Amino acid sequence: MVVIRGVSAKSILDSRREKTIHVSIKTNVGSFSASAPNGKSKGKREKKSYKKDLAGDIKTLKKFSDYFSEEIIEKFSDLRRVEDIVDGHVGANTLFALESAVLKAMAKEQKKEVWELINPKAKKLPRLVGNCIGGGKHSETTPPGVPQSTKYRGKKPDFQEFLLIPKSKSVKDSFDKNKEAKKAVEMMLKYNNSKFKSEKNDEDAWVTPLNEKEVLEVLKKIKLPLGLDVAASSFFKRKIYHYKNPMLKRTAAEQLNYLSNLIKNFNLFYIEDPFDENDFESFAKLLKKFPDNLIVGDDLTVTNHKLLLKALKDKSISAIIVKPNQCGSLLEVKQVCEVARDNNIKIVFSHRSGETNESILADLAFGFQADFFKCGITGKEREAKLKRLVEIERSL
Ligand code: 2PG
Ligand code: MG
Repeated sequence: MVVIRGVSAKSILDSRREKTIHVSIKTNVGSFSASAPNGKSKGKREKKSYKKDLAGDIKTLKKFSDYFSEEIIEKFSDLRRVEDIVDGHVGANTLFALESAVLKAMAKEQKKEVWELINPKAKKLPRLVGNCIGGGKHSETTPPGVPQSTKYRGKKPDFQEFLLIPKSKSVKDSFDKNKEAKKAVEMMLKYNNSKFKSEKNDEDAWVTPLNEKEVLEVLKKIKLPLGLDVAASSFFKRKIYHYKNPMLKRTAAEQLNYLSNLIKNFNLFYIEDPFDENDFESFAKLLKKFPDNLIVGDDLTVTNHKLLLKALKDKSISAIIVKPNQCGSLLEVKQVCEVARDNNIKIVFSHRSGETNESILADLAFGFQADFFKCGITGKEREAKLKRLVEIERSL
């Protein structure tokens, strides 16, 4: 069993150089730590990252440090004890990092891998979903290591992510395929526009002045299954989708039509957040037209089983994004996965746009037997998780 002897936290920088939380615990079996990522195109119904702010949560953990020593932690469901202590006192980022550190301690004590604590019989590896070209909110900031002067200020696609979803025999093979394809796409973008300077966005995806149709024309040449994260809430205001590239407005009905055409013309089988996060109805209309495609809820469902139940009732989605720090509780993550599994909804474990070197996401995805793993293609924070998944694959 694990006995927690102390808890502390500090602030670190994520891949976007924004502050996030790093939690450490001291236990009878050693010290363990974990950190949480930050989203940028966040769902409005996500749990807050911190109760009030990061500094406040760091103080709260310090204050509560002694309370943990009374608790005996032996199995995944004992995370309830951790939650009972901090519930309502800290935000989702803090809770996720804390629970991750506790899982690492439990794994060490039981001489197991973290994923085995969730499901020792896990077998199936998820299929990779990699962001190759990006627009929207992820292409506004200066990526790490890039001087401010080269900040991307030009035109960009309105959709947030253009995704490659290879279907191969192994994670390793898909990882390699995505990296190769991303290089090939760089050459095509250069050929297409001599001004393209290989700028990258928050998720290390290419940023280009092309619009979504032009991007898809390029991507179609690489002959891999394609997907989109439209992140439609980020350009939805007063009942209208406001496109900038080119400048035009679309109603929900027009958005439905436009996306339907893209799906047909470019054979897209994965579409995330095609409509605003409150529009369960338009999601359902799209799913009805494309029952065999993955219509994926992210901002719509924010890793919350009650919102998933609503999406099920309304027949809005066929897949759900699971981002542990949208809710913070790994028990809630478990419940979301169970509801999804029972109702034939595909599970997509996902990184955030502002990531850390933490790799536990791979263990969680494998333990919960996710169908897909959406975690970029390149960049050290993304690769830390992809490499961990490859390591799990090798160990089986
Ligand atoms: C998304 C995510 C990750 P963010 O919308 O799916 O790609 O973005 O972490 O900024 O919410
Ligand atoms: Mg998304």
